[in-house]
Amino acid sequence: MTITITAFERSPDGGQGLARDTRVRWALEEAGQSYAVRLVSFAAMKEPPHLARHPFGQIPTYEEDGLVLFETGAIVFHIAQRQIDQGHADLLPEHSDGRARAITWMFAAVNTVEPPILDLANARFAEGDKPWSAERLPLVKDRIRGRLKPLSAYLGKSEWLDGAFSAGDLMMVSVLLRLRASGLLDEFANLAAYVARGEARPAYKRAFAAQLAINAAPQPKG
Ligand code: GTB
Repeated sequence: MTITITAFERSPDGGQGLARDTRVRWALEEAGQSYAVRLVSFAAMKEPPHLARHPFGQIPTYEEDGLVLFETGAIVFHIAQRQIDQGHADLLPEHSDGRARAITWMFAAVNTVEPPILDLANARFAEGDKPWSAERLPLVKDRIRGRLKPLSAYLGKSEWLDGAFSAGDLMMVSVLLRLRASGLLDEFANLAAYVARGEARPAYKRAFAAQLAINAAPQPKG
């Protein structure tokens, strides 16, 4: 059985690992699961073959036999669940309460922490030329701080959010990574260290290197 994911043919970040295929690659690496990658251009993402995989014309997607999934939270959850079905509990705890808490952190990452971080990216890039952009930016940053402060307090001196590393941490670290360039992460030393711990995991390093190899390769001529 082959797992195939989709990724940008050429990511706008040039391989910094910020596009969302990195978190899916990371989960697959943590699970010790090999996978193939179908690279798609921005134009191809909006064409019927890709829209059949992803109704919103985005990456990443996940294919496994007849199953086609989109949304990174759902994909990472599926990878983790599949691992449990195969007798391994590396990404989600076996015990049902611990598993429910890890899933809660996955949702918190994409539903509570990621939205204001995406708003910052929009404020900078999509709205950066608007006359009101500079005035709005401090508000956007404060909304992020409003999420980072309680997250930092919750994490405290712990290594991971709920005992052992889980898919909850994988999603949370993936979301927080996007803040590095803003300097906001450095305002919370334990969160900066938490992200660095995630990046130091061998599975993350393999995932990062795989997407970098695609994005740093010389662009085909013509
Ligand atoms: N909620 C969805 C999920 O979690 O899977 C969001 C998927 C998504 O936003 N995909 C983006 C996409 O396909 C790529 S990751 N965008 C193209 C489109 O919508 O037409 C977002 C992203 C893109 C680029 C950078 N970067 O260059 O730094 C970072 C993140």
